[in-house]
Amino acid sequence: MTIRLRAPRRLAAAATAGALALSLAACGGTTKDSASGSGDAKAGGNASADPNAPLKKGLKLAFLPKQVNNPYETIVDNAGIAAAKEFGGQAKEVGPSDASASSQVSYINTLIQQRHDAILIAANDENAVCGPLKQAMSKNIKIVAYDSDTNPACRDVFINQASSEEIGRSEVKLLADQIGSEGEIAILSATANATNQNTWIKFMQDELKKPEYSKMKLVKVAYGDDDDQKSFQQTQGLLQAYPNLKGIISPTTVGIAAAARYISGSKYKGKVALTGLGTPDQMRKFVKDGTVKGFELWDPKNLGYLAAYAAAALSSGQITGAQGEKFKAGKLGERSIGANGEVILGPPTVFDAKNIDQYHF
Ligand code: RAM
Repeated sequence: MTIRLRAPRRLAAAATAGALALSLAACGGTTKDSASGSGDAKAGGNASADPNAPLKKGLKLAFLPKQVNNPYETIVDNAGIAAAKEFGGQAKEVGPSDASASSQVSYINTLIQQRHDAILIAANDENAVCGPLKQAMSKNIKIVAYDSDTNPACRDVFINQASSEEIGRSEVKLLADQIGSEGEIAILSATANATNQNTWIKFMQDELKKPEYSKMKLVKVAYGDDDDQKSFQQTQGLLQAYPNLKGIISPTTVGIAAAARYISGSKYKGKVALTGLGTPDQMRKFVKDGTVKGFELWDPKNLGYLAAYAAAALSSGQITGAQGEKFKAGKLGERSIGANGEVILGPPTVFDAKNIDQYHF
């Protein structure tokens, strides 16, 4: 069944946004453009793309998520594995059970030995995986980062679930609406190294500088490491340490579900607002019991699907990862590669009591 996301609540981007976006992109490392392509910068790469090249049959793809026991990553990867079947390839998921910075390195080395055509990685750390990924690229294994980027020099493309800027700014806006733009707030993140969470948090901090949020004060960024128990305990700790806390943003599906569980069984229910990024299936009961008013996400199945098609397009020579190249992503239609080798899935959807029953993932 295809889930159609309803029109998102688009949030106005500020004029200062572009400057921050540029500076955030710049700190990632190598910048790609259509003139240089990406293949020429990578050992073993081929700089010319043939948009009409047919997708190769029998491609071997491997998904390497942040951690295998994260329900969100499972949805993404299973959708990618199903997509590979659609184009006559095969895919599998392998990965660590914790999201620490170097936990993916040994998996990359094994995948290189197994001679996969492409490795798709949700990076736990933008640099820790770089050496082995470059090694893979030198053997003509294509690298697709998805969900959480690597340093751009260490992958061919990054499939981003939505604009990082829109995610970060919209999280602040969502919480502000729930607390009347006033009071102490905290962020409950995943791991301290996670590229995606850290990028979103930078945009949150920038958004908070706007005059309309002058009465909101970010008092702490806590890390639950995408571990359910640790995220639960960190929520408890935040609420004890900051008795005036009015709201928490948790931009991780693991974090927001654990925080909601803690708050729903505590005296803070209905008093401390919680928003962030969560799956409707994990959050439904907390929306229904009034713990959570609204949160957001994109369709994780589409993220895995798009990543698989991008890997196939790279491995078939349709694209090299250069800005402006286009490829066909099955039911998602034609997609193009933007600045810095980034392909954006689409805007996030806000879920609340009115629409949550329409979504099942
Ligand atoms: C968690 C992970 C993942 C992130 C989602 C929103 O599952 O941290 O990287 O994209 O949340």
